[in-house]
Amino acid sequence: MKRLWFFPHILIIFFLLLTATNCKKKKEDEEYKPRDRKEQYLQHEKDSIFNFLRTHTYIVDYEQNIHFSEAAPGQTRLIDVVDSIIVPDTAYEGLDYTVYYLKLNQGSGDTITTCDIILYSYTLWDITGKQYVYKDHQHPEWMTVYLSNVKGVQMIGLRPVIDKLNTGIYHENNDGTVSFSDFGNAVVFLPSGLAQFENSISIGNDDYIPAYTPLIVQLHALYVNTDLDEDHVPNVLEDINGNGNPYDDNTDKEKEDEYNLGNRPNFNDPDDDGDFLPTKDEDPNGNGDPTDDDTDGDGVPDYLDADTH
Ligand SMILES: [Ca+2]
Ligand SMILES: [Ca+2]
Ligand SMILES: [Ca+2]
Ligand SMILES: [Ca+2]
Repeated sequence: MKRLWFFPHILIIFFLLLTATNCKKKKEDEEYKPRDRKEQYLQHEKDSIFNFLRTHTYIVDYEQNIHFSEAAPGQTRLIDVVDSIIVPDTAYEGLDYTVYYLKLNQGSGDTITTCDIILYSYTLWDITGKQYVYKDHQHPEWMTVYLSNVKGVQMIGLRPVIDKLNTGIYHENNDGTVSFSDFGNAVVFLPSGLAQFENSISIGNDDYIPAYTPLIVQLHALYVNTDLDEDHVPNVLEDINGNGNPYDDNTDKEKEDEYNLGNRPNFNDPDDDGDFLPTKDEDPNGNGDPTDDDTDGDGVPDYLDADTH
């Protein structure tokens, strides 16, 4: 009898535990569901970015770093000097962001395209003006402009601004260090939808920049690698379809698959047509430019033409 009394209670307890677990899981799922992108920008971030620009002024120090402070009456406010561009959201059709940016210097070095890889230093703030990261010229980092990764986070809102800059002039100093002068220098005010959005950004020492906060990014464009695979064809010309994305052009994909070589997009492939003659050597006229050699006259340069080598 005792067992019969006990048995249903075990079932009830089991059922309650199962329900509790399900409720907890459901709550966790709800907690981790990213916010609505349009609502986040229009109701929470658009005004906070505009207010920062409206209430703050700036100075630029001798190392070309910007410093923000609240604007006193009569002082130049950021909103009076910034430019803006419209950048569409990548995930939410019909959502357009206004990206404000301040170009502090054009730069007098090489032009930069979205297909290039740049050496850059940077500073990161949130939209309250709290500074989180500062990388000086002695600790620069590399990024492919198309991906615009900073601190492991794709900040695609930076892409169209970097695309407008030139690099600096490179100097080797007597003490073995290098320095850069007259580099491209811009500050970008980024909605989180064009940066980290629902992810926080780890900055080391258990500190992080929170999710769902607009960012301010200052970027010094120091140096550019315009021919990643050193095949004498500039990165921008390896973007065959001309859409600004160097990753979706791979002329010899079929050959790479056939020989199990792994897929390499043209900008990172020293043999673009897979005919086993390096692109830089498909240069019969010997002028150092493989793009102007078309031996069989079919309109396809030899380095992209597996029939000609
Ligand atoms: Ca190349
Ligand atoms: Ca390839
Ligand atoms: Ca190539
Ligand atoms: Ca060829």
